[in-house]
Amino acid sequence: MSSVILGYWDLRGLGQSIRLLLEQVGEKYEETRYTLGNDLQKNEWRTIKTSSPLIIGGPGESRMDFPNLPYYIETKADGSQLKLSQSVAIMRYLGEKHGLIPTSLEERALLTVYEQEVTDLRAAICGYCYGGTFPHKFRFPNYVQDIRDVLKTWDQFLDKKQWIMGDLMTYVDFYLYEMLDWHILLDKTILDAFPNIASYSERIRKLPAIEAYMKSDRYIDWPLVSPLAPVWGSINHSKA
Ligand SMILES: N[C@@H](CCC(=O)N[C@@H](CS)C(=O)NCC(=O)O)C(=O)O
Repeated sequence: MSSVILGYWDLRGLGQSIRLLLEQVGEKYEETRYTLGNDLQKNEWRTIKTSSPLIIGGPGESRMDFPNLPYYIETKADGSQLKLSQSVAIMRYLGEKHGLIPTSLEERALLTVYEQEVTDLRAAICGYCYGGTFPHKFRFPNYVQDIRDVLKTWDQFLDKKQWIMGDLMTYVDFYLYEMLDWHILLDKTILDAFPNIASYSERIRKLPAIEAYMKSDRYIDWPLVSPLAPVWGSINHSKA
């Protein structure tokens, strides 16, 4: 029997797509949720990152190459460990492990394009929430309005598709769902403007494992971002 631990802040952030994916594939996992508070330099994670054998290695513990949140730790029955950081690497691994990827080289290449498009969407909305200067200030000076061009492309792309790759569900579906949901929370009129996005999101939410997870007390509905974010951070804002 192997065991899995997912470590992340106690918010949706970059951890949520991984949580959704773990739920969908039915992988048994434990979560370690860290509280950020108001200080990036002084919190529980900062101490763990620099001194815990879980991260820096020690007897019976391998080292994590690039410690970060989210992290994923899988310990096999023989004691061997896989320690991953980088949210997309974790999602790809879970996709490979559970067959949520296409088999042909060409389709895998296309799936990587879609994965990276979601990463761009994530960078854009994170830039908006955290007040970064690139890319959102440059490409999307009026974020809520300007991002609709990108969402329109996604809406057209999703037309007549069940999942991103058509009939095959992939790990990228849970990544895309989460980033679309952030935008829907930002601007509910997206649902009326983009019917394919609306039905795609509903399809993900209605997956039995996801529906059950969303109803459970393990599901984090809010916050999306850290308390420090000027937009949506709990220091400044509550959920609309
Ligand atoms: N590219 C990385 C970014 C990771 C990252 O920036 N993590 C943030 C939270 S979203 C963090 O607070 N990391 C903790 C740290 O830097 O120690 C990923 O996708 O996982």
